[in-house]
Amino acid sequence: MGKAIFIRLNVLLVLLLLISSTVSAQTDVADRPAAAQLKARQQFMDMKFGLFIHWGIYSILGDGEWVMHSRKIPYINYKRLADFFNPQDFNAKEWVALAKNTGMKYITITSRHHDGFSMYPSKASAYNIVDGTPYKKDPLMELAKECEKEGIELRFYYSLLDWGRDDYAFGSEIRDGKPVKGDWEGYIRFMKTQLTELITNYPSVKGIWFDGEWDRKTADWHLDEIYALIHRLNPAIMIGNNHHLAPKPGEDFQLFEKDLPGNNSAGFSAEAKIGKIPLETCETMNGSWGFNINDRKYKSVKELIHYLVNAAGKDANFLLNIGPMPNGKIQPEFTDTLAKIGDWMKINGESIYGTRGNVLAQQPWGVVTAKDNVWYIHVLKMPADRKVTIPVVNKKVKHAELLDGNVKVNFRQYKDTVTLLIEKAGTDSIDDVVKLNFNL
Ligand code: FHN
Repeated sequence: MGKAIFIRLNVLLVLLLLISSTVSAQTDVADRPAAAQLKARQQFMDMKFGLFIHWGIYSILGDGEWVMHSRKIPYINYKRLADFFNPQDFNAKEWVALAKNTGMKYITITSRHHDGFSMYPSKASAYNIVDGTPYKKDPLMELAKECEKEGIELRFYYSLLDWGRDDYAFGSEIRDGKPVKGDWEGYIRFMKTQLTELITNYPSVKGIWFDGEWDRKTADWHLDEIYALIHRLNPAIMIGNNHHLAPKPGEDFQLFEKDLPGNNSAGFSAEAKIGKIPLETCETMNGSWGFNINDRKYKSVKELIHYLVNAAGKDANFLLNIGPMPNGKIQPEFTDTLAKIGDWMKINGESIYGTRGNVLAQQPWGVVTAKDNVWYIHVLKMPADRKVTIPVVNKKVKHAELLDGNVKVNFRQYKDTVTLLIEKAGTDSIDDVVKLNFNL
């Protein structure tokens, strides 16, 4: 064998080894989550309640985060918003305190939405809050520091879809897994660079929340590479993708939008088969994600608490959204409601945090969450006779009490059921939570 052929064969062998080790590293990441990932997933399930924040230059127009698209504003004109985005009243302390006082354990904020504007300094695009606005500061860094100080987790929303970039070529026909126009490989490279920035420059970030894949259902998004990159940079980062489908390999939590897992009232979840990873559902406080000056369809405190409780009953976290105003302030309608939710959480939080759901199917009166040898009976709709019957098999109830006020609740246990006689209502008519202790 000639020397040249021998060298070529060796090079080929090394290449093959490299390819197979990359593939197996990716397979490991996808199919066999690292210990750090598994731990992060459990901690995530324990947190139960988070604050979603949609904030960007779109907030100036006060018509939601889709305003560029819905009002058909050409990108060249829309970009001008950056020239006067100057949220002088933004205060990371206030935002984190708001989340904390509401009883939320984590914040997920838009680092880049579909308009492509980066809310952090990015070397990959000058169209960002530090290089492209008079504000010149990095709110995500301030949030990251404040969150770390206050023990609140920070996660970044990241849009896969981009309405403005030439390489994405929004609206282009997709053929053979890529847009006919644009530069798909270049766009994927761009996203990898940005994600690397987000993970390395904000080392405390705990999750990436993807959105927009649904814009190109037949495109090859290179998700295996993107997910492997993220988990290589930090195995404990949880990846979720709001593709409205069954979970894909490499994802750590499954996202639902405007519906509890298993429901499809908003129309996003027709194909969302529930997987085996932790679940999270997100909802707005009015009808909008980004600041909308005309939207007064505020949900009540009761509706939002029921959302949280029903989500926990179905073993899902609840990510409740606010759209801050362009000056960085949060409107009082939101802060007032969140304060009341916080009051409820102070009394009833133990029935939410660290619990697991899907103990019982939804009951006519409400749902159940569980922790160790305790069931929390959430009576969301009190029966007229104030008797709540719970299917309970092979467990002996030791004690029952209302969480609000620690009032003892009388009960009768039968073969397959327990009936609570809730004579004295808690002071709380939103959800009377009865703590049911079982004998070990
Ligand atoms: O288009 C986005 C929308 O603006 C918002 O970010 C929501 C949040 O779940 N997700 C998308 C719609 O599925």
